[in-house]
Amino acid sequence: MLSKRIIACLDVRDGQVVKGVHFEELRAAGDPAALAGRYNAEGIDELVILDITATIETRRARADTVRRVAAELFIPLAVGGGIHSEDDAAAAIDAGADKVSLNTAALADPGLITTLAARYGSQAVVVAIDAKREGDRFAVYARSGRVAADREAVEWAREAERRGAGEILLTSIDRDGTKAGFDCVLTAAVSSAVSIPVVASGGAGGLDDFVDVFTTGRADAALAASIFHNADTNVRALKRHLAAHGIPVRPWS
Ligand code: 0VR
Repeated sequence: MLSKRIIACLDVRDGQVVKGVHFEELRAAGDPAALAGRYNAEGIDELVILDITATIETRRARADTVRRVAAELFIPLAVGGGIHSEDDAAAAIDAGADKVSLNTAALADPGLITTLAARYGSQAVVVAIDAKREGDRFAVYARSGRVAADREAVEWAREAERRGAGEILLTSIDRDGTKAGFDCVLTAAVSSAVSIPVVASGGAGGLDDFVDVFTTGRADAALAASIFHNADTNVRALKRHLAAHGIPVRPWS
């Protein structure tokens, strides 16, 4: 079995890390480069910068943040948030990103997935899917969870794979920031439907939540923000716990 990846997410607004619940009530959580350096030293496998900058100059602001964070890292860096075009993606890659994450833009123009995969390779193209449970379906939302996209998460993940996405970043809006655990039913449904890696995101609250999402949830990787920023746990303790439960993880320092 391939090693499971542990990914930290920096939700960045106007150059500062923020964190909320269900994508709301965002509070300051630190400096992006400082947190990136700490997670890198602890043995995180990858880092995601999610730029939720409210100002219209997102592209320039994002590039500055990406450069500062990339300078701290020797692990893959993915950048998302406000990537709406080939030029936006090129600017993020030129600033040091290894992967770009498309969410709203991919829903609006699925062909952008294929264009970027052709230009940079599928491994550089992540499609982020934010989903909410609505009855027995997983409804996809765009624009930071505010606009229903009239798509279902499993079928949208399948289409994203067909169009060339190299990975799915699957966030449960219901669980985001709650520390109530990942949505393993949502994660298993999508993981079972595609052959590309699925990164589970939203709700991580404790070490066993990661055991659950890698077993029941069938995730290839797990992303967290709150529990790392709040130092409720750290990457070393998490990887030690996962290894003790027979889940393959990459070495930690
Ligand atoms: P935790 O539950 O804190 O581990 O959150 C993981 C993940 O949900 C967040 O890092 C991130 O995906 C939340 N996303 C967005 C957002 C947060 C604020 C505003 C917008 C968005 O559009 O994804």
